This record gives sequence, structure tokens and C-alpha cells, in this order.
Amino acid sequence: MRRALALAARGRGRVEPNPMVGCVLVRRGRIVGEGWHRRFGGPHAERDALRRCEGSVGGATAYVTLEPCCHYGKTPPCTEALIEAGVARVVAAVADPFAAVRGRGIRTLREAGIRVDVGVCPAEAERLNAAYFKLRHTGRPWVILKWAQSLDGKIATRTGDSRWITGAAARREAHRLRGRVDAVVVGIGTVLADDPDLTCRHVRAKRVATRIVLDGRLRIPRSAKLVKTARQAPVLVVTAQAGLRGRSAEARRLRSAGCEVIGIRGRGGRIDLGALLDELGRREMTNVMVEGGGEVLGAFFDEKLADEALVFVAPKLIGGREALDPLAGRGIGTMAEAVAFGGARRRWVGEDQMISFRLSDDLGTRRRVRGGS
Ligand code: AOF
Ligand code: ZN
Repeated sequence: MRRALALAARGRGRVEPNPMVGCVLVRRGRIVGEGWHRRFGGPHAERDALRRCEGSVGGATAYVTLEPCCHYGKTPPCTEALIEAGVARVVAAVADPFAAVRGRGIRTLREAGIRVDVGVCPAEAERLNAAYFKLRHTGRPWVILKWAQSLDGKIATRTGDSRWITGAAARREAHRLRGRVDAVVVGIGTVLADDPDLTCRHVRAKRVATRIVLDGRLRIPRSAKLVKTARQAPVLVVTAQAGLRGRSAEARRLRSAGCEVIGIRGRGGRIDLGALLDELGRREMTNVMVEGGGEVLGAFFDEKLADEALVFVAPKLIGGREALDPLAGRGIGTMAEAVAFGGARRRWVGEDQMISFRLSDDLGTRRRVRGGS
């Protein structure tokens, strides 16, 4: 199963909103076939493994990181392929919460006389596909808060300068991340201050992230790099519903420049971030990365809407009480409210450290069970 999980991970960035799935076929104690779901719309892991199999798989055991599907989607059911191939046993890490499957894959296999065991390495499998599970359970994408800071915790100097805090290797890593998420999110303050273009450069992108600007009062200038490049990579300008009503001419101009402009429920020019995530989930976005500024990162943090933090820490000092903070919202009041990050992962990227940790618990990603679909 660990091998199957490692194979599954190779699909990251190319399969979403599908899950990453790996499959290993074992016959008489020997691996006779391996496969994984390589890209959205392509064959599922089971069929990929069966296709690459040496010789017969009659009587073999299939180790799969997710319950095999039993529905006709973009591809025919995997249960059918496994049954036809004569597999004797299926070991699945976890069940598939997808409405069209949800235990029916397991049942179909059992009815065909195949022995099915579920629950091998379930924690690893859930961690691998945490974003997929969250999207299926809550209708919302996985939210990553990403920022680069100095050792004293600043994301810009008192004059607002932030180019560059981290070194070239860390910046390249940040671009790699952009190349595998569905969206990058910034606030209008960052657009006005830095005029970023938020594209994925210097590395090969696995998918093209939509560039989302939270712009409650629709202040984005048409001269912004984002607007000027809107035909090269999608730009979604999100404004508060009231703001859209007041500035519909401006919205029209942005649209004719290639931007999509939508109004989301909000209060006092502030966009309701939960409603925004619902909308992004409806668009089947699986991973969104919030890149700043501090106000936006702070709002996601304060409202407990983030699932993961990814922090680049540079061995530099900025100082100054007016220098900018990464989480410039309200923050917590007492240390008792702080979440302890036991599972933090850290590695060096050139001179900088990249630290990532989970912010949401499993419950948080499961609480809002989406009905219907
Ligand atoms: C599997 N093995 O490797 C994957 C599965 O549109 P389709 O046909 O690609 O189906 C997508 C759904 O199939 C997806 O939502 C999930 O429930 C399941 N993914 N199932 O048996 C795989 N990728
Ligand atoms: Zn399948």
C-alpha cells in the first residue's frame, strides 16, 4: 500500500479535482503490475496497472489507495476491469466519499466474489488526498496560506518593500506551488502596492492557476499587470455584491479586458470568505493558495478557513514596528487558543527554510457534509 501511495502522489497537480490514486497488483508474492491516475480525464489507477501488467493477474491482489469506482464517468468503472481480469482480492486504503461511489464500489466487488479489505494505511491515504476529501465533504477547496517572512516575522519593510525576502531557490519553489494549485488569491492592497502578475514562471506548470483578486470595492486599475495579462491566464476579480452594483460600468470594462468579475455576499466592502470558498468549490477548485497581503491572510486565519500554512523563512532581519505582519487581522487573545503544530514539516530551500503545517483538523474538513451531488 505504501508503494501504491507513492505512485498515487505522482499525479499531484494533474488529476484534480479527481483524487490521486495508485494501484499495485501482487500475484504469488510478486509485484506484477503498477499504475496510477496520471491526469484528469485519463485512465484510473486500476486500469493503468492492469494495462501495464506482465502476464496474467488471475488470483492476484490489487492494492488500491482508494475504493475502486463503480460508475461510468469519463472512464468505465474500475470494478468491471478488476472483475474481468480475475483479481481475487482488493485491498483499499479508504472508501471514496464521491456520491456516485460511496461504498458501492466495495459492494460490487464483494458481490462478484472478490474479497475486499478496507482500511490499510488510512491515515496516509487521507493525508495524501486531504484536499479531495475536503472538497467532497464540504464543497470547499483546500486553503493554503503562503507567505515569505524575515526571521523576525515581517513580510515587508516599513516602506512596503518586499523584493526580495527569500532567495532565488525559495522563489522558484513558490512558483512550483503556483503551478499545481487551482487558484492563487491576493487582496486588492497587494495589487495596488506590488502590482504582481502571479503567474507561474521559471518552472513547468502542471495546471494554470486562476489569479483571484479580492477587491470588495472594485478598485483594481485597468493598468494592473493582472488585468493586462488576463488573456494569458485567467483572472477572477471578486467584489462584494454591493460594490458590483455600484460599479457595474467598471466591471464591464474589466470584463472586456478579459477578466471575470463576480459579486460575492459581503459586509461593508468585505467579502464573505466562506461564501467565496463555496463558489470556488462549485467550480471544482481543489487547492487554493492565499498569497497575501497580511490583511487577507489574517482574515482567513481569524475565520479559521485555512487548512495549511506554508511559510518561507529567510535568514534576514527587517525590524520596525511599522513593518508588515503576515497575519494582520485580529489574531488570538491567549496562548490557550493557539493551535499546536506537532506535524510541522521543514526543509531548507537554498538559504531559506520552508515550514509547512496543518491548520485544520480532520473534523473541520468533514463537518459540512454536502448534500446532493
Ligand atoms: C478509481 N480509481 O484511479 C480514480 C478514481 O470522471 P472519472 O471517470 O475520471 O471519475 C472521477 C471519479 O472517480 C472521482 O471523483 C473519484 O470518485 C473516482 N476516482 N477512482 O477507482 C482512480 N482516480
Ligand atoms: Zn475508477
